Amino acid sequence: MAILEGIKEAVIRGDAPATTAGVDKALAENIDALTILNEALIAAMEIVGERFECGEFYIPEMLIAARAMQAGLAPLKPLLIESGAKPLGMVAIGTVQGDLHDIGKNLVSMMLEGAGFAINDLGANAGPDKFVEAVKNGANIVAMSALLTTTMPAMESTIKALESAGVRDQAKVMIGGAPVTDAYSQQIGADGYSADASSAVRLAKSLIGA
Ligand code: B1M
Repeated sequence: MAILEGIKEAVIRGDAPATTAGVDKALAENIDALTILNEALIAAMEIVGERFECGEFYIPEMLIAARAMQAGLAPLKPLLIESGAKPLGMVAIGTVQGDLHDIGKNLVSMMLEGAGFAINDLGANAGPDKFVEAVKNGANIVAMSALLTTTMPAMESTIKALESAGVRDQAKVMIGGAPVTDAYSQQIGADGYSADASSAVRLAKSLIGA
């Protein structure tokens, strides 16, 4: 459908006003919210992710596309809740205690939201107690980001806090960030590691079998 293609192209080129205008137009033409979400917004972010992985897009293109997608999502959100579209899962995401770097975390969060996950964004410098509380409130994925070698141990402390609170088995734990590795993920007992935002979406889906 041309109108959906137009929205998709607007997201890919990071044009937030054109994305919102396209979504408004599609809604006015009675295209349902779920179709717009799946066939335009999410489809666009999948292409953005592929272009990033093959080196055609860099972080800035991915960020502006994610912002355009978020802009397009805003008018759809109330309608999607109304239509009862169930999120794939609830992700509690944050940059770990002591770490203020939040650009990568925000990017991962946006990509997960674009893929259909509900997001509980705990922000930067998020202590273990915040993650524990989020799991008690229904999060089934804990997603932790760290950019400093000195804050990586806070990931392990958070997993230990989930265990001590008796909620470790209620959520899958995924970790990432520039200094983090797959080996570190295994060492601290996380359920998975991903290197970038688009593979984080694939990991989150596989962790909960979505
Ligand atoms: Co700082 N900083 N910084 N910094 N900073 C780094 C990380 C550093 C590598 C720079 C350097 O020395 N070359 C270095 C860390 C060294 C180390 O520990 N090995 C460093 C340092 C030392 C510091 C301070 C200590 C500096 C100081 O004060 N002396 C200080 C620490 C403050 C603190 O956190 N307590 C500090 C402060 C800052 C700013 C506040 C100025 C700013 C952050 C602003 C902000 O985030 N709002 C900043 C910045 C911008 C950087 C660099 C330049 C860029 C980071 C970034 O945003 N990258 C960084 C150098 C660099 O990385 N080249 C640096 C872009 C972002 C999209 O990538 O976050 O890696 P990234 O996310 C990627 C992947 O890692 C992955 O997906 C994302 C998208 O592909 N990913 C996940 C991330 N989280 C994930 C989670 C997942 C899955 C994938 O699952 C849950």
